[in-house]
Formats: sequence, structure tokens, C-alpha cells
Amino acid sequence: QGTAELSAAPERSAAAGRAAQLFEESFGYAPDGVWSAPGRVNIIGEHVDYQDGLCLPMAISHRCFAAAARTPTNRLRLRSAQDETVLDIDARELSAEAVTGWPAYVAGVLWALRSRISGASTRGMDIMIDGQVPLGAGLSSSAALECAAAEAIEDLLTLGTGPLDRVRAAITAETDFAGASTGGLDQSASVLSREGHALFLDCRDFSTRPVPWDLASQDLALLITDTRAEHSHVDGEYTARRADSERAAQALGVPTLRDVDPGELEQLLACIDDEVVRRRARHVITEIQRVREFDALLAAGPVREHVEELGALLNASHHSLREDYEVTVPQLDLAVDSAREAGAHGARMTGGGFGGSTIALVEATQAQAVAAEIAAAFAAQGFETPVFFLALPSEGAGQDR
Ligand code: GAF
Repeated sequence: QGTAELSAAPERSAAAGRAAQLFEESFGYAPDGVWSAPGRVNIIGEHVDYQDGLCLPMAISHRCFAAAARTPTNRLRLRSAQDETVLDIDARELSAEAVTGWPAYVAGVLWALRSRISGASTRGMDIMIDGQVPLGAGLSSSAALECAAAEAIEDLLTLGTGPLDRVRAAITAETDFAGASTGGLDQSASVLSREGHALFLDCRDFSTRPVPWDLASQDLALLITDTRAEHSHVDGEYTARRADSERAAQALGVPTLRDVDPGELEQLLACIDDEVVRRRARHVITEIQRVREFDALLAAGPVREHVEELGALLNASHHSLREDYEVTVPQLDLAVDSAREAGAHGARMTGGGFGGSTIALVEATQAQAVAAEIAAAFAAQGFETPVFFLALPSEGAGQDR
């Protein structure tokens, strides 16, 4: 029998206070403020953001905190409560080669915003990071780090960025500075999410629309299982899938797979010679269509009224990610299968895959029992004990104090 307790994120204002205290202990003076940004789960719309697709993520209650102060220097000094690596660098001379590890996700944001920072003013700052988004769990701890940094930098240097500018700066930090060629879903969710809502995201232009997502009042819950199967994005598999999807678009003669009419799927797929590329295309095109259907069901009434159809879309998404996109691992499949056997309405992996987390749409009263079933299945297979949370739709990035 595995352990199946539901863990909770630290309470936000207490966590912000802790970050301020850590700053003071480390730098010897009080910070100017504390900013934070959340991790996310993607409810549906996986591996489509880099093909101009549609996604439906939501911010979770786990956040990354950045306590920071502006200094009358040009030094960027970074420290973290989770990692001993520190950075102390001339902020005018940032380069991807000079900064590695977690500091690249913070320094990269300052670098991405460089054209907005006037040459004359100093840009020195001290930042203490306290990341409470579980690391390597596929819950976007790196986007939370970038987005918390973007909020702090905006307020400390008064750059006049809007939320979408900060999303773009965080994306640039990740792709051009930290060197992970991800697609923008995570940063959008971290900055633009609203409490009590999921975020309908069109990755073609990063336009968004909040979608009410209040499961608790309908006695439902979204159970997150962090399978503890480690994943990494800088890893070639993600890049390989992205390249496959580009090959698919090229074979179909369209700029992106978003431009494909799902009604013509079968005829179009027949035009792709490579069997693997054909399956990759089928995933992306059908997944974008599933997001449209999911969104339409949510618009048609409360989740409770369509819970079986919504669950079926989650299941179909997982199937497609497992069979056509091949981004699952045994732990993800087991968590999904055991959640369904324990009575979940639907379940799927969430995030980039190759490890990380799953989500399951469950009756609120069943969340604990479903978690226990998953934990037991993991124990029986000799897998590491998973960690369980509830996905509570939270507020995007902002200032805490
Ligand atoms: C990761 C990436 F960072 C996102 O951009 C997205 O592609 C996701 O995997 C898959 O949907 O989280």
C-alpha cells in the first residue's frame, strides 16, 4: 500500500514573508518587495503550442517567489533557497554562455528586456528565489521562475511592460538564453491566469480568454499526480517531437498544423509518406480539435453537466499522446489507467511528458481514494511513491508585498 496523502502548497502570504526573510538573511537588508508566479497544469491541448495550437491551462497554487531589491550598481546578484549556485555578474554583460543552471532563467529575462532598459540608468539588483513549484514534475517550475523574475524586474526598473510583454520576455529567456526550445504555453499560463478560471490560449497570437473553472462548487476536483519520473526539456526528445511536427506541416504544405482543416484529416494524412511523421501530425491536429470541443462543452454549461464527455476528451488526449506522439512513460500510463479504474471521469498526462505529472477529473469525495489506488499501483510496480495535489485554479503572476 502506498502513501496517498494530498499535499498542499504553502499559504501564499506566509510564503512571501519567508522569501523576504530569506532575502534579508542572505543580503543583510530588507528587499524592496516580493513577487511571485504560479506553476500550471494544462487541462487539455498538449504539444500543440509550437504549432500555433489552442491550449487550456490553469495556474496552480504552487508558486515561485522572488524577493528583490534594486541596487545603485550594475551587478545582478542571484541566490536561491533551493540551490547553492549563486550568480554575481555585471548586468550589462549578460550572455547565454556566461550564465548556466537556474540563474539563466532569471538573468535571461533581464537580457530579454535589455532593449527597454535605458543605457544611462543602472540595472543592478539583488534577487532571492524561493521556488515552491515542485521541480521536474512537469508543473512549469522554470516558467514560474522566469515569470516571477519578470514581475520583479518590471517593478524594480519601471520598464512599462504589459503582461504579454512579460510573457514574451519569459519565453525569450527560456528559448534564447536558457536554451530550451519550448513553445510559450507555460509562460502564458503563469502570467495570464485568473483565480477560479482556466485560460483559453490561442498560441497563434497569444490571445487569451478566462474560462470559469470552478470544480469545488460542483463537488468535483482535478487531482494532480506527480509521478516522480524525472523529466527534462533541454532533452532531445522534446526537440525531436517539435521537429517531427514541423516536418508534418512541411509535408502538408501549411505554415503550421493549426492551418489544417480537421474535417479533411484522413485525406491529408494520406499525403504524408513517413509513418512516424503521419502519427505526429494526427496527434497535433486532433488535439487542437479536442480543445475546441472541450471549450464548447464548458461554454454550454457547468462541468458537472458534461463531465463524462469532458472526461472522454481527456482520455482521448492521453491516448493520442501515448500512441501517436509517444511522449508518455510507464509511470504516466499507470497513473492514468489506475485513476480511471478507481472511478475518475477522465485522466491524462499534463505538460511535456517523458515523466512529470498526470491530472484526473474526479468526484471531490473520491480524490483521496483515487490517489490511494494510484499509490498502490505504483507500489505494486516498484515505482517511486507519487506525490498528490489538488489543482486549484489560481491567480497569475504579481506582486505579493
Ligand atoms: C512543455 C513546454 F514547455 C510547453 O511549451 C509545451 O510544449 C508543453 O511541454 C507540451 O504541451 O511544458
